[in-house]
Amino acid sequence: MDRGLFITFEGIDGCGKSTQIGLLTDWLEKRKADFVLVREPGGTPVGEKIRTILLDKENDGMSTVAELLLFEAARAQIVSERIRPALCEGRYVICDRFFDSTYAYQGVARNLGTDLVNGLNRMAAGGLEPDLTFFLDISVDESFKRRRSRAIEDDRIELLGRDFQNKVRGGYLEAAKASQRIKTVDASGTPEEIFNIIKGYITERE
Ligand code: T5A
Repeated sequence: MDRGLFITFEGIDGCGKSTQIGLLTDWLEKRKADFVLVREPGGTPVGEKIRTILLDKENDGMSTVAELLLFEAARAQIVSERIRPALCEGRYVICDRFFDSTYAYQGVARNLGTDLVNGLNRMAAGGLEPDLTFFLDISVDESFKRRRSRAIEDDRIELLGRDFQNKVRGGYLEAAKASQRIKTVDASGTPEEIFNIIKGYITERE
């Protein structure tokens, strides 16, 4: 392999990404694999400031175009500052959300247009694409149940409600249909059952 493996995790809010990423990093550590873990939006000093603006409930008047461009700005920064350098050093990069989130949330659910979003995604990522993307698919009802079990408050985007999350899920299903890279994983099982499926895909790809 001439560069490291770039793996992203996607899904509606509260689908279990952080839980699966925790299991993956434990597994990589046991294998003494060299990896970098990042998240979107965020992962850099500039990106974390953008994240605060994007998720702040006080910013409920933000235009959807401003929202889209802020996600892309954070992405441009993390790709150039963290992701591309790590991949060039041959490391695994695990990213909690990447440009498929923008496709599903802004392109489809916000109805800003998937062609426009695909173009901006290419620009922000400088043409870089993940090698493997896990779309953790659960129902909106299950995601609300899981989110209620957490002790943290909903952010600006989580507050958009069930209809919005249903549209996001539709966006992901559409993206997954069109791409070999995106693996749809039934995320309704136990964390261990889900991780076994993910591990199988990674082992196959290495
Ligand atoms: N966004 C992001 C856009 O609109 N456009 C973009 O381009 C990008 C990049 C980011 C927000 O920004 C939006 C999407 C988001 O709304 P985020 O930090 O990624 O925010 O937020 P969430 O997706 O909401 O992430 P969370 O950390 O809240 O949820 P996770 O990581 O998906 O879920 P997790 O693992 O914390 O699990 C949630 C709960 O369920 C339990 C966990 O213990 C936890 O309590 N759980 C399970 N329960 C039963 N069975 C399982 N298998 C379980 N797995 C986890």
